[in-house]
This record gives sequence, C-alpha cells and structure tokens, in this order.
Amino acid sequence: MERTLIIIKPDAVQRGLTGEIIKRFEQRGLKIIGMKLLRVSRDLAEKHYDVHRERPFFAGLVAYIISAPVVVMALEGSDAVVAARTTIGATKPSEAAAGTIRGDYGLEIGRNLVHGSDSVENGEIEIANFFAESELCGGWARAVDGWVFE
Ligand code: DAT
Ligand code: MG
Repeated sequence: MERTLIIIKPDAVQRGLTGEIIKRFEQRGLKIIGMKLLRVSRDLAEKHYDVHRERPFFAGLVAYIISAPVVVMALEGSDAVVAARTTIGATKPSEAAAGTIRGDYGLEIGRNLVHGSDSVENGEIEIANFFAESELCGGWARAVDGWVFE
C-alpha cells in the first residue's frame, strides 16, 4: 500500500470546500490514516516547497499556504500517489479536466485548492514532515476494505 500527503489549501478551507474534497478521496476508496487542521508555519512551508525555492513564484506560494488554516491528510491505498493526483487534476486549474477537484472548483494556479505528493518517496517524506508517528493510524482495518482492495 502506498501513502500520500494531501493538503487542503487555505482557499479551499476558506471557501467551505473541505468536506467536498475529503468526500472525493473517500469515495475513491483511499483510506484516511491521519487528518488535522493546522496553521502551517513559515519554516514548514519552506521545507515542504523546498524544491521550488529558486522559482519566481516561491515567495507567493509560501505566503499563500501560510495565509490561513489548512487541513492535511495522510491517505493510504493501492497506487495512492497517482490516484490522488488524478482526483486533484492538473496544476493549472483552468486546464484541469472537469471532474477533477481543480477542474471543478478552480481557475488560477496560485489558488489551486489541493496538494498531493508527486511520488511514493516524497509521500513518505511529506507525511513525516506534517505528522508525528503517534498521529497516524496506519493500516487500520476498514470494514469495506475487501470491496475496495482485491
Ligand atoms: P503540483 O501542486 O500540481 O504538484 P508543482 O509541484 O509543480 O505542482 O508546484 C507546486 C505549486 O506551486 C503548485 O501547486 C502551484 C505553484 N506553482 C507551480 N508552478 C507555478 C507557476 N508557474 N506559477 C505560479 N505558481 C506555480
Ligand atoms: Mg508538486
């Protein structure tokens, strides 16, 4: 089973889309193994987006992610990384497919609602950045597991 980190970003929380976004991942069959609301610190935001540090949009990206509370989730499932990213949609919401979160609720790249890890390795790193091990319920048995996982 793979794990991925999802961040429901400040715009989505402010717009009251938290429940709608959680619902889409739950319906997909991904299992929530950690979830909390928090205000991201500047240090954590810069660490999370470190790969983009030299990009011109870095300062704005950090300012956006720390501007209001976010909801972070650790999700578990088969192919969880790719499955979550296809549910989220393309980085630029105006080009994201209808039916994806970004394609249904967003227009601009700087207000693209959700983060999802881009690889299995980064999923593990990002989950560890946002959650203590004691905050995760890894591998809990869900009653419907046999109807989602073969
Ligand atoms: P994603 O969030 O789809 O994984 P990414 O990792 O390439 O996209 O970039 C992280 C975030 O940075 C992205 O969600 C929005 C912002 N971003 C990326 N490219 C940008 C650009 N060209 N201009 C402004 N913001 C950008
Ligand atoms: Mg990314």
